[in-house]
Amino acid sequence: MNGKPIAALAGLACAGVAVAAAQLAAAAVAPGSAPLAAVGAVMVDATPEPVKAFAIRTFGFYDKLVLFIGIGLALAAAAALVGVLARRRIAVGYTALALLGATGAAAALSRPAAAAAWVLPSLVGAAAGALVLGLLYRRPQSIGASGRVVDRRGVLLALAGAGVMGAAGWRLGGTGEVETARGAVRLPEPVDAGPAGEGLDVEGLTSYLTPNAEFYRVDTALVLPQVLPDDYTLRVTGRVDRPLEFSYRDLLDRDLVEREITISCVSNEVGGTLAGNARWLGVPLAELLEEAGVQPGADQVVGRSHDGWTAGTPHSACTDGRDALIAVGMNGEPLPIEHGFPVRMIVPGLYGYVSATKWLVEIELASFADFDPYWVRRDWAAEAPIKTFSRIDTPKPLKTIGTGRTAVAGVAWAQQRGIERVEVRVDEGPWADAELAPVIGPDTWRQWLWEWDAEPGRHKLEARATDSVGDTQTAERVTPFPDGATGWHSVVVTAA
Ligand SMILES: Nc1nc2c(c(=O)[nH]1)N[C@H]1C(S)=C(S)[C@@H](COP(=O)(O)O)O[C@H]1N2
Ligand SMILES: [Mo]
Repeated sequence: MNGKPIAALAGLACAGVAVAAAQLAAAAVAPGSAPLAAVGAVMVDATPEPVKAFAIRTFGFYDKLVLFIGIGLALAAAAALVGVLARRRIAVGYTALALLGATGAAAALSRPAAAAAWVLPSLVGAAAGALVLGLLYRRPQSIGASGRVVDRRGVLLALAGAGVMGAAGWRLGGTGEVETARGAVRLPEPVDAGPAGEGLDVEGLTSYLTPNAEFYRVDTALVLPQVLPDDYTLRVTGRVDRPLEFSYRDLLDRDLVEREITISCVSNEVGGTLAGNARWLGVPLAELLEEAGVQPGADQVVGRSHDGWTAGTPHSACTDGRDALIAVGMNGEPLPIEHGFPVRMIVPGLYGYVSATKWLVEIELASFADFDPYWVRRDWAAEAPIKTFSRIDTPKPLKTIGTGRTAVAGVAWAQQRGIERVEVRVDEGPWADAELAPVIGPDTWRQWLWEWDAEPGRHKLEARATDSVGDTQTAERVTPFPDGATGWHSVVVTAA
């Protein structure tokens, strides 16, 4: 037998080959069928709400990367240990690989989008790992020696091989093909182009329209669903008189409308940035529902994504005249892949988890009693209208600013109702009205600006908004679970 470090490395090499070979196989089957992706996805679905909220709060955009790194480190630690043990009993190694393969295969099969072939990457990976294990752990030549010796050169070769296979699998399984198809899409002009808002230009203030590259992203997808427009079908199913099907072309060939709508996430904390305003191009959802003929009692419109995620929207919100859209375009481009290419839903006034299904492949008419969508099954509210929100964008918290004239500015939103008033106060003094940017309607956020004469010292700035119904944001701070945060945003700065 040789030393523990080299044996640990041999264990890593076997696991590395297994994972990399599986990744390569998954590039041919489906990116979501890779064992790492599948196990990660199962963990995302199983993570209890407080942990998920913590992850989003703490890691934000990187929560998925953190999960992958966590799985990778756990796997590496286990592989190193098994590598050491396998010197004495090679069966430990084979058992561990079999376990890895079975776990990966079971996780892959459990995914909503899975087909039988989804077990293949895990099995291919386990087989490749076993092959390398057999090659690396040799019986010693000398008579009477026990255990196995690790072939050092083989370990290096296997590690290099894993690296090459992993990189190839990652590349081939990437979004290149979809990105190319997306690049070839030519969106038609809208038949009905809604008004275009114009924003204030204040240093540090959120821009009126959010560029696609800066738009917040929230979803459960560890690997981006890859949907080619040529293969795309949108099905309207469930409690309808006439189930319908539309290709991507069918949708583009309809009369499209373009609307500016601010969407936001229920997980957005007071002062948070999980919201964005875009110009969405799409088909009015009400028209499709009308054509399908919605049956009585179907009060829930369930959007289902390519990867099996679901959101449930009140039927009334899809047909009451608001701009509920089956969207294909975002700020003049086909939807970016991260934002749902080729097709997603957008419904003004409702948090994303109950309305904004990305990679949309099915609209199922159901009742709220029949069906609980993804987050409702995890105890978030079944109905979730967006709460009035205001945020101070500038000055930034804990900054030292100059004294005298200072722009205090931010955005506020109350989709479907509209923002009527934003007030600011300093050090819990009297509320003062901020100047409001003009808006085109109730469904976009509204920028606001207040000129402050800052005196030397430390100050607390607070903002609160009032919607056009006359309701002012409550001071009571509640966390996002189960139907959205409330409370006033405050920022502490020092003027000197
Ligand atoms: N397929 C799918 N669509 C989804 C989600 C998801 O997890 N999967 N998350 C929703 C949530 S919670 C929000 S807030 C919005 C965010 O849309 P964006 O990432 O384009 O900003 O997408 C919604 N659509
Ligand atoms: Mo969300």
